[in-house]
Amino acid sequence: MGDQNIKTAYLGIGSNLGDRAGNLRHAVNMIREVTGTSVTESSVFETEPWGFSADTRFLNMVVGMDTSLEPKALLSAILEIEISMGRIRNKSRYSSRIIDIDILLFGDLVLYEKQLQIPHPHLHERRFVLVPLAELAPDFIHPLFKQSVHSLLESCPDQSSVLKL
Ligand code: PH2
Ligand code: MG
Ligand code: MG
Repeated sequence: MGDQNIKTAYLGIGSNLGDRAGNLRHAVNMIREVTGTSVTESSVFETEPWGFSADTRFLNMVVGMDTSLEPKALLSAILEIEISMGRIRNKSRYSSRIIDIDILLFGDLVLYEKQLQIPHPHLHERRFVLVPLAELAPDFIHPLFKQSVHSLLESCPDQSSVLKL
């Protein structure tokens, strides 16, 4: 086997309910535990809700890891973490949440299935994702658009507020 199957993955993490900073911290610790990898962390940003209105702003960050997990195994691990933290999924498209962990990028993998889409289909439209991602991986090439994270951020039309804490 060796390590030819190790890929660099980036996850977006967000919370706008309860102890938002504590929720991010807890999620990062659990991600580190279940994936058994070291994790690099972006800064934490306070961000305006994107795509819906909510009373509370989000805290968002991105983490990066080198993982030998398959994408679907990583997804199951993430869903377990979300459930263990008390995430309740609402029927409406977007709603406030204790924790949300999304796979943003998984090496050069392109996968569009009902249960899992990689790269994250909205990644290029959202400053709350691109700003922290650009801290960790400005030169990472989006495998569909063949553009760097830095250039996606420069051409992103999103105007919503993303402030470093
Ligand atoms: N997540 C969403 C929808 N809108 N807005 C912000 N600021 N941060 C998020 O994490 C977020 C959002 C769907 O997952
Ligand atoms: Mg999300
Ligand atoms: Mg999600």
